[in-house]
Amino acid sequence: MIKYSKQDFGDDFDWGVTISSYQVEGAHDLHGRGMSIWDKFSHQGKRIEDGSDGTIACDFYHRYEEDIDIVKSLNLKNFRFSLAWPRILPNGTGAVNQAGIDFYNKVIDYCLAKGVTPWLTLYHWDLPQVLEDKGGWTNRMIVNCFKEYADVCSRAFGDRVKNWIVINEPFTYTALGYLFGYYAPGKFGINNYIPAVHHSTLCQAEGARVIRRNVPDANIGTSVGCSHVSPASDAPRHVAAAKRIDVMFNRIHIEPLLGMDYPIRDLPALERIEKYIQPYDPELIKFDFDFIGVQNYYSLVAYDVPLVPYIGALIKPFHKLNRPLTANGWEVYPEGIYKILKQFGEYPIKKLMVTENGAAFYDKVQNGKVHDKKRVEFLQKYIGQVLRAKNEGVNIGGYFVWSLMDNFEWKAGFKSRFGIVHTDFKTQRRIIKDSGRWIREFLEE
Ligand code: IFM
Repeated sequence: MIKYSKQDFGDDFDWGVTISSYQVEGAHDLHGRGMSIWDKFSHQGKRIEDGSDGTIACDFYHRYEEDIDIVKSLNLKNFRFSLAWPRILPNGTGAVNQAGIDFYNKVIDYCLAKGVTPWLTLYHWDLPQVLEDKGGWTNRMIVNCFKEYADVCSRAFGDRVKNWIVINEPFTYTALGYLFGYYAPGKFGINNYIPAVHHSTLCQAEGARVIRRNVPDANIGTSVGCSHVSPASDAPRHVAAAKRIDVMFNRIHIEPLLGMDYPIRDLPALERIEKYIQPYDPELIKFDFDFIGVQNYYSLVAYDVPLVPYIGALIKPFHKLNRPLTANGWEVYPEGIYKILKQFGEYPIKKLMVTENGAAFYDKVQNGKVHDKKRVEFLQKYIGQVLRAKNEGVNIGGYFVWSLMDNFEWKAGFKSRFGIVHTDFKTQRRIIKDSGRWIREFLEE
């Protein structure tokens, strides 16, 4: 039994659900869509754990009406989805693919017809491969390309879409994609990672400025993945290690946007970023966002390991913490979202929105139903901790579940199921899980 109700969050609290283009759309080569870095990456040998790719995914491209009907039926008033850059600008810049614009127009118009508010994310990791061939996020040319893309999208959709998220989780695609080679485009090394970070920071602010110019009444945010970090013990060396990890996972992607500069003092390896900062950049990377999206999945315990290059720290394997784990090995620790919201609540940010939170579990279909008790409990506990932070004065304006339906979970392929709706990837049949039913009841007017 939960001890709170929807009313405790207030009438103006936005409840929603999130998906992203490459993870659900499919139709990878239909109607002029260009190739993205994930199309290429997922076809390179054994990159994806189950050998799958996003070629068809959830076939949202053809089934968006059914999926938006489900959003509506779950009493979720807000639907966040991302635009596929290669569907709109197949060459990254230049000629606009009208079929791509038409597709998103149909999705937006269908949402509005159903009374569901669309929230658009400009970039959720599916970079056009042609831009990656020129260096992708490591090459400063990306900033102008991104501005052009933001301009095309905000002109095309800004008359109807008022809620915009510029970039999704820069930590994930810069660290996993350019430092560790684990995600697309599969690059390694600090010399790729550092410029990718700086150019992402610039794009968050510059993209937001373009949207503001084209859609003056827009509600503009950007979303960062963030995880509360605790030191392995009170020993000063672990405390310092936790600070370094906190910079890398949390602070680096938000503080420059707020005019606080990169936190180089707490992570000296970050000094390398100065080489990429041009004279006007400290001004260009600032933007007065209407909200910052916080996306939380796990918390971290850091300990000092001087031998680890650049960061001198490691993150304690989650299983040593004796907490329950999700199917992809992330610990279930509801208090973590409370702690990170409190931490972000200290920043001079107008409003925080939880733009993603959710969990993968091993779901089974039994007699046409999915009894995902663990996900129901997960959501109930995490939402309870969001309320706790809100009641303690953190200005939190909304909560979006990740994800509407099971979809292509990047490196894990289709093995990791995060949906509140089950997807049968062979038949594309959707089944609302118990977690979806719980949300529906919880949000009932
Ligand atoms: O599936 C991802 C999503 O694309 C970004 N945030 C984390 C989710 C779960 O890994």
